[in-house]
Amino acid sequence: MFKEFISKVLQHDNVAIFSHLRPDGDCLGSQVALALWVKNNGVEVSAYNEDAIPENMTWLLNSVSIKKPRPADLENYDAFILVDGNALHRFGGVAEQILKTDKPVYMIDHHPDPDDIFEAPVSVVSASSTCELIYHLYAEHDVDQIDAEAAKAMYLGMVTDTGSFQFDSVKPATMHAAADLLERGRFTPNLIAEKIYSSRPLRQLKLLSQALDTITLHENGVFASITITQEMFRLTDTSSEDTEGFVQYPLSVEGVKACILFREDDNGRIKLSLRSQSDDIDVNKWARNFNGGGHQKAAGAHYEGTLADAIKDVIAVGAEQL
Ligand SMILES: [Mn+2]
Repeated sequence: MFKEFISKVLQHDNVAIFSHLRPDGDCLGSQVALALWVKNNGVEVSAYNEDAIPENMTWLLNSVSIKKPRPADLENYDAFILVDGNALHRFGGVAEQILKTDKPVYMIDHHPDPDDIFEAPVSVVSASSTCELIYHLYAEHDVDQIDAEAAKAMYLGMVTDTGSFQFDSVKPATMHAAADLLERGRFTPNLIAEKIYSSRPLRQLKLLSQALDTITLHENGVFASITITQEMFRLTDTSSEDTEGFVQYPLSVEGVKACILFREDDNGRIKLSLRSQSDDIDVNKWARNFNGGGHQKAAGAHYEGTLADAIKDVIAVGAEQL
């Protein structure tokens, strides 16, 4: 899977790795573990993200620092690697200028429909996470290069992208990889769980409490929605980063097959997060009606208009799949 990637990347002197906007555990874990791999194999490496790193993941920065890129930085590298996304615009304004440099752009990702601009792309839609793919990179090259920092980073991405190993993207191979990371990194699952899930600020739970109150069932209880408004952000002193994971709650209602999170953003748009737990409902297709996309079971999009219109229109489009 990684033969061409490995031989090409290790011929460069200096590469930069980008993770996607509004970073999550999988893109950051992939970025850190991949940066360690590149460095351990004699290539200079830098890591970039245009957005802030979520507070509960800043411990990753102890092993690799992740900087905010400036356009001039692009001149310093022979090649670029994108992780956990397959189109440059997902990585922000500076990343979008990479093509102008005419230097190779590599990509490791598990989202559908990758752009065709990449060198030796590794695109595996069935993978639970990009971190599971990075594990295979190590396994194919030299599995003994996995140190404690890389192991924790990859485990983080596997946990967060699979809802703690609950999604149906989790295969026996995913658990084998996770178990190997626990052994090699000499840590137990609760270490990462505590860092990620037991470090929420109180204001975030106050926001969650208001959001839970909005859960509504649609189409005879097959769909559920949850809503977060600017007013809620104001009342609880929170922002959009504090809504991470909220979309799982409507999905946990008995009988619900798919759900949508509607979030009023400060740019006047409504951000949509869609989740399915049924093979019959494809939220990637659903989201494409609203200029978005993602996976069959997890996708995102945007709606221009009022919250009430968003709920009405988005549910109507989803109902066509029933
Ligand atoms: Mn991912």
